[in-house]
Amino acid sequence: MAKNGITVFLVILAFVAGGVLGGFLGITFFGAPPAGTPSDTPIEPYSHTIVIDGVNDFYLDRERFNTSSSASGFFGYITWDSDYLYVGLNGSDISNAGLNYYLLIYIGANSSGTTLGKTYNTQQPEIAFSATHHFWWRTGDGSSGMDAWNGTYWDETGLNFTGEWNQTGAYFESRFLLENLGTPSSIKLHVSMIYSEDFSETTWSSVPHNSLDVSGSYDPDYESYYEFDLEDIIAPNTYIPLYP
Ligand SMILES: [Ca+2]
Repeated sequence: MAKNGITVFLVILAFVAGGVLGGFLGITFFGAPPAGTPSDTPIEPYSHTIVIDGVNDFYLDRERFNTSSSASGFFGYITWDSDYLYVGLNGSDISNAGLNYYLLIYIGANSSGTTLGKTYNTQQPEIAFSATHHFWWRTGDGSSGMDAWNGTYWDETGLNFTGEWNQTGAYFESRFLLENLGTPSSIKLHVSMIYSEDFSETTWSSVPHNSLDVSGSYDPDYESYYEFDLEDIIAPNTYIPLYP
């Protein structure tokens, strides 16, 4: 009896120790985990795939952003899935046939970057974060390209964006392969439009909306930015603008 008693005691001790150890290691030995044990179900990151067809399929309640020119009808759109970052913009100048209108996107990804923007005619912004990639698209002829900061200057990547953007009327949408950005887990972002003609240069329609001291002025710096955690469940437009 004494031996059996000891055996029972040891078995109970082993179960208790196993349960405590199991709980500590997050392993379920006996049915439901103890209260406070993290769920084994991973959090699904926020994800929405946009079709690059010129039709606005961003979720307006979760992926639309005010710009510094929203009073004039300019709105930004941002979302992502596991493969792409998607950026859109709508506003009257998107359909402008002039060759001095550009949409500019600065991205901060994994690699080391710069706070000095690329020069367009005489406008060159200070950027509120360390930017690693820069995409430009010209409204009048649809020419586009991406530069990457090489440690010294903005260097052309040579990436071909045919089929990666679409402009229909006043609406533009684009996508950027995360692999081309170094597969970052978070993205810093700034969007704006510029006009580059001599003596009339301006910058407007920024995302974040509060980034430009005076929207529509000459050569304003970018004072704020967004940083999106691509692995989090949080919807894009619930993020708030950040300052350096
Ligand atoms: Ca679309």
